[in-house]
Amino acid sequence: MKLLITGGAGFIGSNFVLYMAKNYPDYQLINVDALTYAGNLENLRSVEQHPNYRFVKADIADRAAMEPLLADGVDIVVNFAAESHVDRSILEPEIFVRTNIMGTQTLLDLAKKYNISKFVQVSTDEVYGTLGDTGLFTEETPLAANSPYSASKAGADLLVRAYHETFGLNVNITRCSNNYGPYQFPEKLIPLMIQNALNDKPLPVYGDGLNVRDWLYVEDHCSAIDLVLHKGRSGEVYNVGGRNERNNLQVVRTILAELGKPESLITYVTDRLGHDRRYAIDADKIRNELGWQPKYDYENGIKETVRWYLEHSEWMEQILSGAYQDYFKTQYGDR
Ligand code: NAD
Ligand code: TDX
Repeated sequence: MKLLITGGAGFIGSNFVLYMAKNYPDYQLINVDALTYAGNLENLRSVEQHPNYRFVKADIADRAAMEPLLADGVDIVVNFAAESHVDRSILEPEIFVRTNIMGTQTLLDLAKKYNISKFVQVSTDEVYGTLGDTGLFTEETPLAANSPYSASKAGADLLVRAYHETFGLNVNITRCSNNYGPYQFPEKLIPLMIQNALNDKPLPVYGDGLNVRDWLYVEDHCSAIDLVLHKGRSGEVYNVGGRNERNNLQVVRTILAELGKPESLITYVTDRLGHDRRYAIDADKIRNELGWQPKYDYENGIKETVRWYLEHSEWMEQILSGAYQDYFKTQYGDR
C-alpha cells in the first residue's frame, strides 16, 4: 500500500505520519508538504530513517510538481495540506482559497487521471458554521461556513463531493472537531496559552471567553482517519469528535492550574471577527459504522499535552524565531 500524505509536516499531518509508520511499517508513506510557516520537519525526526518513508517539498496547487508523484502508483491520497488558522484567514484570505480550494482541486484532478483508489479529504467541523446552546453537528447539517478559512474548507469539500458524483472517484471526507496534542503550532489556543503562561505573559482571551470548542486528542483523530481510509464507504462523510465541550476560559484555567500560574494572567481582548460561538460533534456514524472509539479522555489528554510542551521547550524555541514572530507582530503588535 502506498499513501500520499499531504501537509504531513504540520500538526495533525506529522502526528498521522508517525502513527502510520508505527502501525503500518510495511506501507510506503510519501509526505508532501510545502513547508510554510506551519510545516516543521523537526516533528518527523523519528521517521526520517524509516525505509518506507519519503519527504517531498512541494505545493499541492502546483500541478507540475504534484503530477509525477501521483503518476507513480499511489493507492490512497490523504489531504491534510491547508492553511489552517482562522485569524490568519481574516487577515489574508487569498492564500486560503489558493491552497485549500485550488490545491484540493489539483489533487482531485490528478487522482482522477491516475485512477487513485481512494481520496481522503481531512476537513473540519467549522464548515457547519456555529451552534447555539444546544444541538450537535451531524453529517446532514447544512454547510454554513462563517470565516474565510471555513469557507475555503467547505469549497474544497464540495469539490471532493463533485469528483465523486461526476467522475465516480472513491472519496471520503472527515470533519473533525478541534484537535490538541504534541507539535501544534503556537498560534492555536492551547499551545499559545501554555507558552504565554510559562513566560508569565498575558493570556489573550477573545471576547467573553465563553465560546465552546469540542476538543479531541490528535491521536484519536489519526485513528479515525486510519479507519476511514481502510473501511470508509465510498462518497461518505464522517464526523469525528469526542464530546469534550469546553469553553475557552475553562481550557485556559486548566492550563494555568497545571502550570501553577495565576489566573490574573488572563486578559480579555477584542473578539475575533465572526467568532463562531459553539462547535459540538455527533460522531455516532463513525462509531457505529466503523467502530471508532477515542482512547484519550480530555482531562488526562490536556495534562499530558501540557507536560509534552514543558518537556519539549527546544521545539517551541525553534518555532518562536523568524516567521512566527513576524506574523505575531502583524496580528497583535508587539504585545
Ligand atoms: P497545520 O497548519 O499545522 O499544518 C498544515 C500543513 O500544510 C503545514 O505543514 C504546511 O506547511 C502545509 N501546507 C500549507 N500549504 C500547503 C501547500 N500549498 N502545499 C503543501 N503543503 C502545504 O494544520 P493542522 O492543524 O495540522 O491541520 C491539518 C488539516 O486538518 C487541515 O486541512 C485542517 O483544515 C484540518 N483540521 C484541523 C483541525 C485542528 O484542530 N487543527 C481540526 C479539524 C480539521
Ligand atoms: O489567542 C487566542 N485567544 C482565544 O480566545 C486564540 C488563538 C484563540 N482563542 C479562541 C478562539 C476560539 O474560540 O480559542 C478558540 C480556539 O481557537 P483556535 O485555536 O484558533 O481554533 P479554532 O478557531 O476553533 O479552529 C481550530 O479548530 C478547527 C483549528 O485552528 C482549525 O484548523 C480547525 O479546522
